[in-house]
Amino acid sequence: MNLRGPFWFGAFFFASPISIFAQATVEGRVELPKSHAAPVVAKRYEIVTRGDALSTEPPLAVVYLEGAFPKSAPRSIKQIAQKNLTFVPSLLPVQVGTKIEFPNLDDTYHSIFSYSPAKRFDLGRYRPEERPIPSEIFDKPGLVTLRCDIHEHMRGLVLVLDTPHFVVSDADGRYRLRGLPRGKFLLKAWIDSRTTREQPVELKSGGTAHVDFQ
Ligand SMILES: [Cu+2]
Repeated sequence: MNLRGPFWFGAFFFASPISIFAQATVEGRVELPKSHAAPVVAKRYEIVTRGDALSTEPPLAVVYLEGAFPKSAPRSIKQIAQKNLTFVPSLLPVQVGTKIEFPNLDDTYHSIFSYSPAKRFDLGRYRPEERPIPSEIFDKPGLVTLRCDIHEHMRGLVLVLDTPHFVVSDADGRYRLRGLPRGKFLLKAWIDSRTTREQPVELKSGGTAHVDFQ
């Protein structure tokens, strides 16, 4: 029996007396491109080029809410590691202004850079023990392709979004976004570097909206 449950519920209730009933949720499913890859066991996604578009393989979507939200600085520092000569995670959505650290977890050098207009940078060569951990602040919305000057096959994607409300879908395309304000917004689903679908959504206090992207 968990005796601490009611206590924690009480503490949470006390901490946020206004917002607890006001928040909305949106959930649904994004129709993802067909994949020929084996079922994902170890959640290992690679970045591939299909036609001219960059995406993860197996496919994933990033669902995000667009609107004029109060400006809030991103609170946490994110990380994209280099492990077994890949970027982990291979696709990371972040809010504009987020600092991302790039720890090298391999027993070799990496040299991470980007030519993308949303963020050009070059961290140069560095070893696993490099301190402070090399990092960049992503201060412009857009898609940033990460590459390594030493390992030509390495690719990673950072999707820099001008909203604090976003989530990566699961492998079936299902998603759930919680803690949203009420109102009318545009809900978007990023599928690859050339495909972003959108749908209007009306969110009500305490309610759950269902939005599917076909
Ligand atoms: Cu490398």
